Amino acid sequence: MRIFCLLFLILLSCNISPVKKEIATDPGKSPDEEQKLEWFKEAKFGMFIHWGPYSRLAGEWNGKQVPVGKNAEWIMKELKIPVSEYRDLAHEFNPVRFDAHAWVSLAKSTGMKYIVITAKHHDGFAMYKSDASDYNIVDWTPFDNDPLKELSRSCSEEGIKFCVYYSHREDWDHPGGYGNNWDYDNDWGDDLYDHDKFERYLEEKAKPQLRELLSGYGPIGLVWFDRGMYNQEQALDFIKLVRDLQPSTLINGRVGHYGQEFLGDYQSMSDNGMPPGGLDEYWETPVTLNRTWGFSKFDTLWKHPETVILQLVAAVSRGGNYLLNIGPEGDGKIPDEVFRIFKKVGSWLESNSESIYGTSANPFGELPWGFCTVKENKLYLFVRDWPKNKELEFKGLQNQVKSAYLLSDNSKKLTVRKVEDTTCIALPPAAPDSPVSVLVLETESSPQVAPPVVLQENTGKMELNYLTAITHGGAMKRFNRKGGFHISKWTKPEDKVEWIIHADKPGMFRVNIDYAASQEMEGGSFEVIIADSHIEKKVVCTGDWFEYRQFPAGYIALPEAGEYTLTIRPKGISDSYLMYLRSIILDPVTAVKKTGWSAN
Ligand code: FHN
Repeated sequence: MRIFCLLFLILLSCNISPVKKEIATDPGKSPDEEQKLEWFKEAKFGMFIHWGPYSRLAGEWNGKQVPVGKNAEWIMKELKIPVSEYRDLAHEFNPVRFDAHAWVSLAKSTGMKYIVITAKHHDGFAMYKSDASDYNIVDWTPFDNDPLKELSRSCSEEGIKFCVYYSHREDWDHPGGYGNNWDYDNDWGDDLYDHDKFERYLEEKAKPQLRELLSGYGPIGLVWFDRGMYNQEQALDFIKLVRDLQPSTLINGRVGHYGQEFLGDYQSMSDNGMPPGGLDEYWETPVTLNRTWGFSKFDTLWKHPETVILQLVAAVSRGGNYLLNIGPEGDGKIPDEVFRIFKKVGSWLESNSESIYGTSANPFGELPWGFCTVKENKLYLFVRDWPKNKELEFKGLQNQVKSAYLLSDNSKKLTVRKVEDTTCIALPPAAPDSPVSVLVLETESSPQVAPPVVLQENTGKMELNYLTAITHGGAMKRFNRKGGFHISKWTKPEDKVEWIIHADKPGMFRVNIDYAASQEMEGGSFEVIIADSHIEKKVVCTGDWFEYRQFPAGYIALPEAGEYTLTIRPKGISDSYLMYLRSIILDPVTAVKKTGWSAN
């Protein structure tokens, strides 16, 4: 107890300066790179199309079905269809009902601004005329058209960005491609694969085909790579290829090795993935409209249009794009359900477009009643749960509100009052729209929002994670391909991360740091600073970059109730990132043992 009191007295005698509240800017991208991303950030909503010979099979081959929960476009692999037989099936692919103009019009009327179509999926079949392999829709089937040519033309007529999906590592048809373990024994991991065979596949098929796409189909908005690469060097070759041929084309985050940090121009979430809050780099989530990507006659579990609208709003509010998939049938028909769902989505978007396109992410923390976006001097509040007391409340807005109204009817002004840090808006009794109604709040200048403050739980514990972190310098809030979110890309002391915390139960706290670190990070050092406490530690390898572990780092004292800033930063300069930091946990300490403090 004596140590505790002594520490307390020392800390009380120190002058604790008020925390400096500043919101971090993103220093990660050069102006050129930011410029390239502009159309994508403006677009918010895209149409994904999974279409190929598998669409004809519709989830069934020789009386066998693709197992429930598995993807219909994987039928070749799921049912181990021999290459020769799948090639025969592909001969019969004849999508006579394909209508490029109708597909593009559907995307446009639904509010989608870009289309990403599978130019080649894992089955290895090219959905365009390829000189690199005659296993393509023009040379291999009775269909005498190049659908990608037609789509790219229609897209340019309609002002929609034309983009291609290309499976660069996985190819079940080519003897060197990854993934075929029934004809070729080709699904070995990073160290065991046949390097020469794979190189041959890359040089004679994947790279030439990508060159064809980037030279014969006009401007390509983005190339959507999938399922990663064996190593970052191979991925960098693909990046260079795209950059050389079309420098403005964006590259998605799945181009590189899945076990290492993202390459590419923006982060790709996992399939149907949604981050709980914003990240420091732009991102996109690919989403299925039912459960599979390619058409399956067995998959009737369609999303409600309301679900689609809410997911779109959630993605945009958290600073990302929503790429919604359709799986046309083998003859080129788009399933009726798609039209039904898209009609409702398109009509909601038409009335609320201003609150979606060209906006930036919610500057507040998560809002219990819905979502928020920002554009210039306007905040768009998406009210999903209409308050029973007809008053909407949120904290943190620093500006005065000039006017507030429903986006659907700007003639009726809503009354706004401010109670200290809380803004309260009087609402009409019933929600005007479904599943979410949009309010507009106009401020005098661009909305200023106080940075998030972490509060203590009832037990006195505080968890500091990426959602409330304020990043500086090169430190970035990122997505980990294995499903987690962490802070990365920090190498020097300026790349620091801060949290503002409010302690109403002051005292001593044990600091636990939750991170992942690969071998090259071992031994890097970092410091944690808060009030007059200072901890220095060395990074310990946790096994791999996605294997998080919690390490006790020491103790800190928060001598009195109030606001503090906790900072963590690299101690020196290093070539590798410091660590992948998931969270810092402050556990209140209630007793002292001879050996040290013990936590609750
Ligand atoms: O294996 C593919 C799958 O078939 C589909 O193309 C999705 C779309 O994101 N990507 C892969 C799985 O993540």
